[in-house]
Amino acid sequence: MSNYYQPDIETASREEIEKLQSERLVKAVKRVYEKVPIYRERMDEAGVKPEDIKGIEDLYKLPFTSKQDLRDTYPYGMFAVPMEEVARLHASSGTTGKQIVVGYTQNDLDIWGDIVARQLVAAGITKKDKVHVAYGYGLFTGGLGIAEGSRRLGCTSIPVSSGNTARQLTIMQDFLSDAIACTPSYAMYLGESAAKAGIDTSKLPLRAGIFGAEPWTEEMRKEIEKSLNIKAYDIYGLTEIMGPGVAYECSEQRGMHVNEDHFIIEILDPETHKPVPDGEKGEIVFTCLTKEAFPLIRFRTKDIGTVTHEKCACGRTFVRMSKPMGRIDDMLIIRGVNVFPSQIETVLLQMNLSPNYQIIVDRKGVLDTIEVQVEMTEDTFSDTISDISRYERELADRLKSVLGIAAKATFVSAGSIARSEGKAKRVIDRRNLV
Ligand code: DLL
Repeated sequence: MSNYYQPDIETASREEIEKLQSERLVKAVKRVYEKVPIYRERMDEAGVKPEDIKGIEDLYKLPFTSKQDLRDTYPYGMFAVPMEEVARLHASSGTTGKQIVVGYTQNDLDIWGDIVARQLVAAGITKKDKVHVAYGYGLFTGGLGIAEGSRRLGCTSIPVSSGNTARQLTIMQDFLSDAIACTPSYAMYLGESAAKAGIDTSKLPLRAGIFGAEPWTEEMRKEIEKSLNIKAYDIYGLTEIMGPGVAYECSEQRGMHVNEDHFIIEILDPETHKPVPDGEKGEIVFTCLTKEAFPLIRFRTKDIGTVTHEKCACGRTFVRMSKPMGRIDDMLIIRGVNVFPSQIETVLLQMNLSPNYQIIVDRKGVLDTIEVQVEMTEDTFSDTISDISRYERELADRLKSVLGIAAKATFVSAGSIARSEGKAKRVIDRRNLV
């Protein structure tokens, strides 16, 4: 059986994909110009008319959109269809500020289902399987997004939603879940909880996991794969563009294929806004090609990542994006130095330390301080205080050389950092800067 859900488009030639993108972009720009006042104003200001957009080569002429635009037009100012055509709303609050609201027509929901189904099939899931959905159901796109994909594929979804870990484990055993979808931090917690409860995960039918909605490392992937005895796949997306499924990982596990028939990805230098070459880091910007209710053009995600056009051994021809490597707005400025949580995560990964960590930023007098608390793991540490302080010194040295500023490193006991049922909170900033 083929491991593609829609093989014609998933393995189309670059020329075919780009031709389709060009045709769809021309139509999408014309529609937003006619239907959404903010686009007409912005394009008029920039002196660009819909006729100037003849294909993807003209994309750069179009103005950007940002989360601020969504807030300024809250709640429905950027919708491109009358409310009677809107079948569903979702919302996201993000880390700062007022929530934003997005809408979907029936057709948008079908397309969303298709792109999530591509992920499910890439993860080896078939109609015969039962997908345990432990992402939150509700305004968050995770739960209902995966459910939409399961419905399109025709497999069985188990809409458990998030929380109540003991119940999750019971359902997983009793209902015989074949795959699970949740945040990677929650998957780690489920693995730990299963071990504590004496559940032998190798005896369960569970074999695949679909994890996203927050950054996670290869180290976490290994832990999850081991503790739940599955293969773990990364899925990327954001509320503004669709929800889960904007990009999906295949069995190669080397980057996520962007669903380019529905979205154009650009990687831009955050300052010059010019595209950077393959493999170079920049801000990820998306343009929706087929969205009816809520079409965003050149939306600046603030996620930092790279793309590659290199051929993938899976046969899919969509470009692959890297895991997001941090966010422009997650950047901490500590004593004037830019620090990304992902840099700290990389150090922990290289030193084979636990991926359960927390970054605490504080201000003592006028001086900012940063402390990285990381859990001890049974295999890495002995109990002697001298060993622990040696490891702490080693970690502090590495952090200093990578970050360029001194950071305190503290090992804390296993299991002491709060686990989350949704997205993990890695940074605690006690400086009250806003
Ligand atoms: O998190 C949608 C989603 C749900 C994706 C379930 C995957 C699975 P938001 O709440 O709007 O939407 O958050 C979007 O989360 O801009 C990234 O910063 C981050 N993010 C999403 N997926 C990944 C991932 C959903 N695979 C924001 N790796 C995005 C790293 C991710 N970060």
